[in-house]
Amino acid sequence: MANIQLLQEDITQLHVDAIVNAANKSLLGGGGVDGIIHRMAGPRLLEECQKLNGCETGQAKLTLAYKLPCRFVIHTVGPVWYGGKIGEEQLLANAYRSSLQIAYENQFSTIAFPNISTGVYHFPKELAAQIALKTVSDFLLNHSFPESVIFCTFDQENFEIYEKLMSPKNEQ
Ligand code: AR6
Repeated sequence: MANIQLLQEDITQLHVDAIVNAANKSLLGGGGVDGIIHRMAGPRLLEECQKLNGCETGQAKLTLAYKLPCRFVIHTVGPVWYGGKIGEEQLLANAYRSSLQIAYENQFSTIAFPNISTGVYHFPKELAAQIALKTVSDFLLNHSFPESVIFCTFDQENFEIYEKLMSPKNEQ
């Protein structure tokens, strides 16, 4: 996993081409990482988001990053976890893939993901990490951009899950 990096940090501090926002379908802000991204970017981010007409679960949309140190924000909407019987796994993979597709189309070198859906949306963290790692690895194998991806964990539990899954003995 040479081109996949693990960090435990506030994603709004990263100087990358794009950070991914775990947004909701309105794209008009909320709590969690979405709230921090809007707070740090300033009110012009909300003004741009108001023109986007929301976003479906599993899809993604691009904006500027305003006061953030990164260049762009990719807003994606992960699924709410309802027990796993309504396609949540596929929708989470779609959210990662749609974000990567935007990075590909814009030739972004490095993008950073938070642990989409594992906060307020209650997606099981280990399963979410497995889906995220598989989706990102598959995409990087088949596309020239992005060149590298950062998994920017925040809580200790997610950090330890990624550390375990990314350790050499777990790589296939
Ligand atoms: N940097 C990186 N990761 C963070 C940060 C940060 N500064 N702050 C929190 N996280 P959540 P969701 C992690 O709830 O589950 C919002 O209200 C956090 O530890 O932000 O996709 C939206 O508007 C967790 O692992 O997103 C939606 O309504 C991860 O970010 C809803 O929450 C995701 O937690 C989306 O829920």
